Amino acid sequence: MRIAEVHIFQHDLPVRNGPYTMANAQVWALDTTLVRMVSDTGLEGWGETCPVGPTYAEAHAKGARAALMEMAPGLIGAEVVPLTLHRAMNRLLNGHNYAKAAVDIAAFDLIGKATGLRVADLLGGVATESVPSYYATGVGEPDEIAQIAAEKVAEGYPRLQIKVGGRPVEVDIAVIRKVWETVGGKARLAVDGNRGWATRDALRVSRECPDIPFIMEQPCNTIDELRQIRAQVSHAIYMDESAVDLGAAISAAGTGLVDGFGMKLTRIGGLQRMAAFRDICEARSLPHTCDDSWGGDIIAAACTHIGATVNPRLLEGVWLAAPYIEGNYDPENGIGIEGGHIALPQGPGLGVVPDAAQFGPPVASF
Ligand code: 0XW
Ligand code: MG
Repeated sequence: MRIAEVHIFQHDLPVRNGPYTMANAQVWALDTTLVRMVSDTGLEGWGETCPVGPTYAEAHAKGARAALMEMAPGLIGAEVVPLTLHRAMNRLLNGHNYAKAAVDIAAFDLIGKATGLRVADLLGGVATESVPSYYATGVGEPDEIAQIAAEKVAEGYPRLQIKVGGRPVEVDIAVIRKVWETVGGKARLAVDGNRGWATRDALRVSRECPDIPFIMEQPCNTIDELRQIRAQVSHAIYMDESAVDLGAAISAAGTGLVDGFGMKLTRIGGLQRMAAFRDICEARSLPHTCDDSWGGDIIAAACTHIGATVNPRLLEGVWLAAPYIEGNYDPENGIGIEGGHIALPQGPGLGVVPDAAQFGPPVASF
């Protein structure tokens, strides 16, 4: 099966009850990019990539489309085989994993549809049909965040991620303490600084909250800063934004720099790379999430499929933007979170079929 056509679409995803606030980003609406890949057999597969604004990572929406337009002409006629496609994309463009991920996801969707298999089966096999999610708050005040935490635990979320950073660290400490007093040990807790703390702040938080069992996700901006605080904090450290590719994740895992990861599917380059990352983490008993930074049903389905294959003792959850998005691309089998868990789609491939009329005409076709 070979690639016959590639169509690139742009679509706006307004943030429900926006803005969504993190230490280094405040977003009201996201600009997502979809790829429709048509094969010479007439089947089609969908991919998606949606940076959460231009300051969260070294990625932005227009960059995704420019990178896809750069690669697409060279992909026509290529075999729909993920590893071969990654090598072809690397011959066409250096870096830009987050754009390559959309092609990778579309390829898995196509192969699943052609074989009648679900993407999770193509990725190694399903460990669970009910994939745990986690709820990520925005940066907020103690009472507001504690109330959200209580609601989400009552809904059934097994894990919460509390956003901090970008303001005086005293407020962050007050939020962490209030959340702990409110939900106690009823859910696992992650505190995500999104690169926003100085090492001074991370040290202080760990010192002043020794009784609260949270993991610190990407507290500081760089790998050097994470290394600096590593031996001095009593809390486990997870890497998110600094794990920019499989190589960076291997170094962090292999040198014991971190205790786990918040991993983004598009940042690492898609499902093929994510499966390798999953296996590396299992070899070192490192827990991790399977998320993306934002996106609709296509990204949500892809994250759920890889999440379903992770050894359940190491899966920290699959985060979806769904609670912040109105509606679905797939009117029948759209992905959602019920009781803090996501049902693995049943259909072949990703198991979601978008209503392409929502996206308007493609911005580019090859
Ligand atoms: C909570 N997330 C998975 C969604 C936002 O894009 C940020 C991200 C994270 O963990 O940093
Ligand atoms: Mg994070």
